[in-house]
Amino acid sequence: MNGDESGESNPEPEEFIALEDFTGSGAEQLSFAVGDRILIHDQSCADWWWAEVEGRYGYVPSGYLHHPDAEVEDGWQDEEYFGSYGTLKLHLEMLSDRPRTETYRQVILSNSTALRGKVVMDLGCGTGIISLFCGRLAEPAAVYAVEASAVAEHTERLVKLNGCEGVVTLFKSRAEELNLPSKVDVLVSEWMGNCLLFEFMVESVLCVRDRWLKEGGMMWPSSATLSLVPCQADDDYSQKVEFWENLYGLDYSCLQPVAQEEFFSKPKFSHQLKPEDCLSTPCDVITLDMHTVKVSDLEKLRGEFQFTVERRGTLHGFSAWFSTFFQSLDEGGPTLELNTGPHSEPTHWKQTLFMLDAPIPVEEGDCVGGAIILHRNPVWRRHMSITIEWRKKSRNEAAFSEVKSKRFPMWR
Ligand code: GJV
Repeated sequence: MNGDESGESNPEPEEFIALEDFTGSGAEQLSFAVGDRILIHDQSCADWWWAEVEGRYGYVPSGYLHHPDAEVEDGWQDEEYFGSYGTLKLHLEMLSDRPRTETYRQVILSNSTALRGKVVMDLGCGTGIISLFCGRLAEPAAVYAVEASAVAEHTERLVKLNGCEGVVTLFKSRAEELNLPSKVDVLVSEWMGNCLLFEFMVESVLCVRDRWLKEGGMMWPSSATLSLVPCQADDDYSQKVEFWENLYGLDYSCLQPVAQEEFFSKPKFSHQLKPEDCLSTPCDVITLDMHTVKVSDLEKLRGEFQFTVERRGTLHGFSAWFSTFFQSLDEGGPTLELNTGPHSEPTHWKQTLFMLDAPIPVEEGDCVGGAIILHRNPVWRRHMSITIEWRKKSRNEAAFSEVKSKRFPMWR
């Protein structure tokens, strides 16, 4: 080991930023938290570097660190992001999603009386569908439709074609750079990404809320929940891992750990979880109140779960999805819900699957407890990693197993 605690072997230590929490094991490893500034004295080998954090010295895993000079000009990757929304492909996918689009239509329709004379902002309006619902199904004083991507060129024409030019005004701008004639009564947006937060468009929504929503104004959605369930995923496991056991009479099993790493170290978007693959009743792990949540709260969100297994099976992993809720403008009016879970009509988000490294047999009555932690990437602001911690207790055991944990980057 490099015991040179003065750092003299390298007169100019370099500063890195931690991308993740790290809990060192043993005396020679340094623990640190996401966002910490870490001085590297010696890049001893590729994976482990000799480092200093606030006067403490030890080895740190280099993969958890980011060099500020490697700082991308734009951690938001806005060019790529808005570029992808500039053509029809993604809008076709979102508009074809009936449960999604119909929920927003119902929200406008069921609040049409209360919307009379109100000022509405539709943030990230895309082709303008929600703004057009407002213009056609209600009588708001004005709708400010905000869209930063090139699709806005078409939105303008759609507004005219549908006779809404008197009420809908299009702002071809990034929401953060808006200049509006007035504050708004209602801020509506369809900002949800995979596992609720991916893309972090929600940050734009919260910035706009703080700048442009009137005191006491309404957010649609008004709240959002992330749900989780322990699940079986036989097909994924057999097609990606068991597959390598025996190929044409040959032993390929040494590739199983490689396959495990290659296919299951990241979450699987667009997983269609069958209700019968749920091993328990789902649990709401994280809830955001859209009227009060702060941007800084998004850096790290943690939710706990406690599941009782409802049938014998194999625990391959966990599946996550979100629901959003739309409060009524009328006191006591109905709250509408868009639920993207396995027990609701499928949406384009489907569910997200997190595969564990090894299947765990479970019996009815077993307990699976733990936590899920969403860590926003401090450099790549539209990305996050998700850590799942779990432990199991069989129905006739008194104590839980030791806690296991797996971190899933999404995507960085
Ligand atoms: N300012 C303006 N338009 C935006 C912004 C922003 N800050 N962020 C996203 N959009 N549910 N995950 C636009 C984007 O160009 C696209 O048309 C739409 O909002 C995304 C909506 C669906 N994405 C999601």
